[in-house]
Amino acid sequence: MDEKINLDFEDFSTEPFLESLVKDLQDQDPVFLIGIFVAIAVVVITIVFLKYFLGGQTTRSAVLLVGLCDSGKTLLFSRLLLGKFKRTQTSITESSAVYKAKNERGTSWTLIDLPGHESLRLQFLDRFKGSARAIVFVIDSAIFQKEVRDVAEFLYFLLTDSVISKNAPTVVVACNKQDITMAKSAKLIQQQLEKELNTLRVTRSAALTSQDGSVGGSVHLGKKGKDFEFSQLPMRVEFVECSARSSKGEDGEGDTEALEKSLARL
Ligand SMILES: Nc1nc2c(ncn2[C@@H]2O[C@H](COP(=O)(O)OP(=O)(O)O)[C@@H](O)[C@H]2O)c(=O)[nH]1
Ligand SMILES: [Mg+2]
Repeated sequence: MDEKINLDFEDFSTEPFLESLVKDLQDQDPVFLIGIFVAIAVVVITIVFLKYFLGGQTTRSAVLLVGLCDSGKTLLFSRLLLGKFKRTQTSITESSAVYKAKNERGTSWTLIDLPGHESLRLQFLDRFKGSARAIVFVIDSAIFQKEVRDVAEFLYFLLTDSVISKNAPTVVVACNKQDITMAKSAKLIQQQLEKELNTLRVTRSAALTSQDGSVGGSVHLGKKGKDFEFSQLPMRVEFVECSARSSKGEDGEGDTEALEKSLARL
């Protein structure tokens, strides 16, 4: 012990210390050393396992793209992932991919597009709603007037879902196709949807059963006895305007800035 302290005072380099450590270790019983290594390994594995296991339940990292058919989900999906590099778009066959948010934290989400036919919608939702950090609800603003009823019914279905209202993921309503001159503004769409959802609360069971045979969620939408407003919901609801395609045609970059800003704030 004294010898070791002397060594440290005489020589500031760490080599003598390491040498003595190695020597000490060599003097030990190999069974004892193996025991130490096994103990360390067990601790490391436990930490990794706990982090993975517990973390998986609390970190919801999926961003779901939902909406009616032809609202522009798939085009938005590739636009968000590829930016202006549209030529590689055909290489995307996967319906989920890692999206890096445009913020300083460098957060990344798993962006998920609804694959295949629209009839898979409910199955798809059941599978992913539990892991949703955010739901991007895409609307075709150009034909919104015609679709308002269907849009509201789908939104109602989402908002009253028991899992979704419990987890309260941010809902970003993306009023897409703003490049078309007929497109309705986000503000107008919000007002109309509030009105429509207000009526839907009354007629909800009949409306939902006739649409796809499913029973609506068990949660009451908004505050009872008050006209419905999105601000009454447990989750944050944002309305943004965007276009997956620019007015310059297929090769344009589109405008997804507001949407990306919302995703960066998650
Ligand atoms: N003008 C315009 N067309 C769009 C926009 N987004 C999507 N589209 C078109 O709308 C159609 C449906 O888009 P798609 O992404 O397949 O919709 P999805 O069914 O929701 O996946 C395609 O022809 C797209 O080119 C947009 O912002 N502006
Ligand atoms: Mg699609």
